[in-house]
Amino acid sequence: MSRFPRFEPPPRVVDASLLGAVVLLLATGAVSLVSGRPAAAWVFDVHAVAGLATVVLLAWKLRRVRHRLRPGDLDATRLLSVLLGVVATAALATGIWWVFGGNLDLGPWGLLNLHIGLGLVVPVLLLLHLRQRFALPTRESATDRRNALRYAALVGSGAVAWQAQEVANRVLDTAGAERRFTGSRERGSDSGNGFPVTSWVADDPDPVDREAWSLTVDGRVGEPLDLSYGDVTTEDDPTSTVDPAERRALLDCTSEWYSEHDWRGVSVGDLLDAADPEDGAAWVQFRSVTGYRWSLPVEEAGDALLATHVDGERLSHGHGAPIRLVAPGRRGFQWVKWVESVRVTRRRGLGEWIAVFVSWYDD
Ligand SMILES: Nc1nc2c(c(=O)[nH]1)N[C@H]1C(S)=C(S)[C@@H](COP(=O)(O)O)O[C@H]1N2
Ligand SMILES: [Mo]
Repeated sequence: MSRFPRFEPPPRVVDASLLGAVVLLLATGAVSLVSGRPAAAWVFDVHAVAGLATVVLLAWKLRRVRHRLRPGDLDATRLLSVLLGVVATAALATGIWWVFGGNLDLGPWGLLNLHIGLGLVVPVLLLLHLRQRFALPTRESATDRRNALRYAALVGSGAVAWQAQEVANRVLDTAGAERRFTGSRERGSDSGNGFPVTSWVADDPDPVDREAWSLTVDGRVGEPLDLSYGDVTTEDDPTSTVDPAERRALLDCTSEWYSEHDWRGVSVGDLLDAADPEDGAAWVQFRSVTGYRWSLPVEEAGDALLATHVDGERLSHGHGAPIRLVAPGRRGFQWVKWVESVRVTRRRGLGEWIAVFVSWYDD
């Protein structure tokens, strides 16, 4: 029998809760990857508290089913269940380890990427597992008041543990203490080009020739523009037609780190003013020489910068020379590097989501 008979809900309620927890973790995990504004901090908190509650649910579940694991009768169904148990445990462990300052060197990836990867495998294995073993909780157990209380206790202890973690990290002064609310840790702020270079998937273009390069601004505009490097920077050409714009902004990648810098370049708002968007223009798409692209709503784009310099240094090739998007408040993957085209549109191309995963350079 269970050692905590009063807290542990009936088996099917535990199972249904695990399903609910995985859905919630997947949803909040996905949203957390694209959120970088403090107003979204609650999403990260829900993810953490749900993760901690899942530790308890999974412990109950594993204790209940472990007797089924006799080496003699491991069929495919059971092997899948074992795999699910292992991957789910690893996903929870890597998440907690990251919070406490853990590190792992997996070439271009790190511990947080491993956590994300494992977290994406769990729902797939769970779906397969459910095809074999799905059963609804009985009506009585679903409406039992004691179960509601057990839930409150479970979520409450998750929340308390999450708070305690903050204190523990600070007292023990771990690397986990310097996390931003997104989970990212600080790297190379105010050091010019000396912060990590991260490219997503396979984007690895040859250095872009400044002299041959030009920036077009077109689409739904009255006055399309075609600008040379001299046009977008005052560095070489004091008679440049655009005013330099400067902005302090924080780049928060989804692979573990963030970095804050003073960026200098040309204001997208100024470019748009010059290009004169038509009525109905709603999106501005920034496109890289690699085909990688991202759109911002037109009002927000007006507040963004196309940067040629970081902390007074010319951008290095790795950071997107000759020009890269600085989109304050947006996660790093939206800060398009090696930009060559700014296109004003009415609708957002759905292809962007695909290009983010499959763009590559071919010349
Ligand atoms: N064209 C292009 N732009 C890109 C990427 C990319 O792979 N290709 N990676 C993005 C990601 S995931 C991040 S975090 C930032 C990283 O910028 P950095 O390499 O200057 O640090 O660039 C973004 N811009
Ligand atoms: Mo990133």
